[in-house]
Amino acid sequence: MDTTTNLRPFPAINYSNNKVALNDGAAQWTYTELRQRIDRFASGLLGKQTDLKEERIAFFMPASVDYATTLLGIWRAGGIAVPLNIAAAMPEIEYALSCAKVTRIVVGISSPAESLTPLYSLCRGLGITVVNVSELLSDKILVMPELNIGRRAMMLFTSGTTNKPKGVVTTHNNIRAQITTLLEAWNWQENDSIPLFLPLHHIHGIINVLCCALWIGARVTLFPRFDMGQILTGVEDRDYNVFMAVPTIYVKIIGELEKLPEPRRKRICAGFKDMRLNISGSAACPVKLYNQWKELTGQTLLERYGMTEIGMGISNPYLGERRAGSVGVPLPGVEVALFDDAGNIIEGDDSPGEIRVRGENVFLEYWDNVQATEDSFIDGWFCTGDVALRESGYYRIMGRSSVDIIKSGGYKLSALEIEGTLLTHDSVAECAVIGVEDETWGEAVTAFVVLKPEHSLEHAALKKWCETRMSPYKIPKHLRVLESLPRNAMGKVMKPELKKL
Ligand code: MLC
Ligand code: AMP
Repeated sequence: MDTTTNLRPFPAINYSNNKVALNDGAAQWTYTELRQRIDRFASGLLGKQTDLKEERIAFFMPASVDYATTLLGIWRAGGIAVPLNIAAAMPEIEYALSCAKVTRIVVGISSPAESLTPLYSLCRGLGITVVNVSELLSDKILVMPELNIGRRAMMLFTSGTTNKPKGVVTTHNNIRAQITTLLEAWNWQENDSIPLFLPLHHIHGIINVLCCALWIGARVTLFPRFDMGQILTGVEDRDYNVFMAVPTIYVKIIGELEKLPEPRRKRICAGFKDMRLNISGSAACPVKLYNQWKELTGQTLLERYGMTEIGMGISNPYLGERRAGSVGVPLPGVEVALFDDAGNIIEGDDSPGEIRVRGENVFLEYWDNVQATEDSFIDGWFCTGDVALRESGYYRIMGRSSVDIIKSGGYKLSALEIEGTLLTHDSVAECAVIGVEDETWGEAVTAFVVLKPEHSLEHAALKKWCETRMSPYKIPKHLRVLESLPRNAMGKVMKPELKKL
């Protein structure tokens, strides 16, 4: 295998044409223009160096041409891209910057100054340089380094069974494998057009939408956030032929369509119907939702399963049966097996076991955390912690092995992390956080607290308190004050008992 690759930024793109790569507000960027911009940016990043040598460069900006330029420019110049959550609270950003040992942060040209003030003051305190994309667009184009495909390329923070998020590091080869399997499985085409409204600190938006589209030469229409009105107008105008979202977004769209006058509803539904593909993922798509979407739009949702550490692993087929309530079959090049509690591979159908994954798509390591990396692999298989069974070859997700992981609107949240923050509240003596089934969010963050003597706490006041301490989507949707938490003989909180409440 060729072990070097000069990512320009992706080898497969025909950059010499004038096809539109990105719609960013009123501006359109052709592939030629984007390529030139990436070269200028990567040269600016390099400055006097010839290779960034895995320097961790963070960026803080919504979906925009600046975002694409920064991500691909860092890759081109040999750095590690660390996209930050633009909705995060400053303590979360501080943790990510310190953990990744970030040296520079890039912000977008059109980012409103007031939205950056807290970031600037944080970075001043940490001694990290903040640079604007405009300052890095060099007029002199430098020679880019030759990169080994095993070179670290990206770090994404994932919440999970530990109280602080872990930095998931993927190499250029991992990213290439994650993209190319989807190009094949979902039949990506150069003439595809897709809206991108998902957050860009997670693989769903980064790999499945942005990178797949730019690799193949398709068109991406960028939205800084999920803007229902604009997105549905685009669907009505037949601007897109591929649509990818989390189940919550399909629930929200159905709710919106039900409120619209019939003629417009019909036009939007026809817009979805005419697309070649509607995909749901990042959380379970309930059968009810799959059926509702089909009834309303005539589209059969294609559900797939993935994880930050593996990219996409399992998918319903593009051609062939797309089964409701099932995530389909392993993707090309991805090895998937189910393991029983004794650590043996389950061969047949209908027995649940842990999903474990092998392949070039699987991440390299948790950043600066050898122990966590070692603990998550057994005999070369990455242990996902998700439980599934096979039914005539199709995988059905049954749940997760940890109650401390919550999936809300497609975001994976750590109950332990939220508990850790709530425990710093002056009134909270004890607390336990769980995800409670919810039609819109999949699971809704619910906090059970025991208060200190003589203290009281209202939900509204707690939400306000949380605003400066955690991302908005982690803030508990429900608060229950209890006299005591149900604990077992070892003193451990019995979360299943809380679920019953
Ligand atoms: C927003 N809110 C949420 C939330 N998103 N609450 C819980 N869970 C969420 N996911 C809250 C806000 O704080 C606010 O609360 C209220 O809902 C309205 O906010 P909004 O910003 O107007 O909401 P909206 O724009 O509609 O956002 C919903 C959403 C968003 C579904 C578009 O959550 C989203 O983009 N989710 C996708 C996440 C994603 O990409 N995950 C992929 C991870 S990768 P209040 O109280 O102020 O009203 C992965 C691997 C894989 O999982 O397989 O893909
Ligand atoms: P993240 O680490 O944020 O990438 O989230 C990955 C997790 O999302 C997986 O481990 C699963 O628990 C969950 N997930 C992703 N896709 C699906 C799906 N189609 N059905 C059920 N769970 C899913």
